[in-house]
Amino acid sequence: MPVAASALSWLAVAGRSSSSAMTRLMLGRTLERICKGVLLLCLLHFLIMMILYFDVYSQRFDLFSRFNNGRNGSRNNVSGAAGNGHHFYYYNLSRPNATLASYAATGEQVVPSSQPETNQTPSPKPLPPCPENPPGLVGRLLIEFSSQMTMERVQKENPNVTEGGRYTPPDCQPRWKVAIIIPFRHRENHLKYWLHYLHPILRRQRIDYGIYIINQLGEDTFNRAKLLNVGYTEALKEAEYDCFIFSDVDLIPMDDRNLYHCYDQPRHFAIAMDKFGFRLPYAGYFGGVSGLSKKQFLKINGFPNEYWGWGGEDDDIYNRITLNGMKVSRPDVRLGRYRMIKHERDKHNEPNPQRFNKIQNTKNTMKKDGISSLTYRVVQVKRYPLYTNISVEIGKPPPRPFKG
Ligand code: BGN
Repeated sequence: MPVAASALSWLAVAGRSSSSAMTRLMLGRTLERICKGVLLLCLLHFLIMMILYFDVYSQRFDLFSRFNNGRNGSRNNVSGAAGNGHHFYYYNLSRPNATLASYAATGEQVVPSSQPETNQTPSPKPLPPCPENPPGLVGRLLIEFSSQMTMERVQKENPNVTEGGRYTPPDCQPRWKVAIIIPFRHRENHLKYWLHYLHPILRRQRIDYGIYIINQLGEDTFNRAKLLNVGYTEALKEAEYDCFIFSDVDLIPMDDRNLYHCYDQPRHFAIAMDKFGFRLPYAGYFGGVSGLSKKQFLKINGFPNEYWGWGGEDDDIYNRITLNGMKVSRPDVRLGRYRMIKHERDKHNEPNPQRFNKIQNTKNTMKKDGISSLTYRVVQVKRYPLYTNISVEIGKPPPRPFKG
């Protein structure tokens, strides 16, 4: 009996220990599965990080070009011309006129080779139209404002820009003649950075352009939109521009595929600023950097002259565009990113308390207030190596009606 009892108890113990071994085994397996899962997730995460990393840097080093365009291809995505184009076009070097020789990456010194065939004096070959997707672009750019900037340095960097801040691509026929208008007062430091970044970008984009700084004299309330109207009028006295880009002096594009020319519809360029978390702050936003062809500008009677102080003028321009049956065109959100140079609020540019009422009235005001009613006085036009400075008196806001 004691033998049988002890055998039984041994069996019970053995049974218990084997079931606990089973549990441990199961636990082990589950843990192993979890570990494998975590490892897989890590790998996936790593892969995604690598893809994102190369997506940014491939543009700089042109890593993926061979996959897109064959041996000599270069990757040049630009968004569609109209609407929130999410299409990407790849520049195709098999196009006529698009040889590596005629569109070399920097393109500065390159002119199409003309080979005399007979003993007649060769007439200069007409230049090919500038490519819609310029091949020398680099894509995403590193923009920073911590290094010291001097005008001497920027001038040395841009020897091909001619007096007054003018440039024409040497190797192709530009489609647009673009006046870039910057409303200005006391922002000399920002201007240096703007010129430092923008001249090389515009050159790579093969833009035919001139830079016009419209400097509001005196210390009366700032009037951005009126200065832009002045810029339009004054630039046309300098050359036959057919496209006008209006840019704040503190806004730098972070991608050179955001092309500074005009489009089928009025263009909004600065759609994803760092200060708004790289998003449009609202659907009808038209501030910062925008562009209209001469025809589009005249269709809306230019910009309002009666917005004194900060805010609302860009909304009024947006209203003018839509009220005249046009739409705003924008680049792809990845290409429309901008850095804004940080600064204190300007003096004499306080928020305009009338702006809320005024933007409700664009339909009534736009016909009489605009380029057709613009008055101002030019005090000085000075052509510097990298820009033309036009100093103007534009008056001051009318006295506010007394509310007794
Ligand atoms: C808006 C301003 C714009 C400005 C953007 C971004 C107005 C009008 C009354 C609603 N509009 O609110 O002018 O560009 O913010 O800062 O204030």
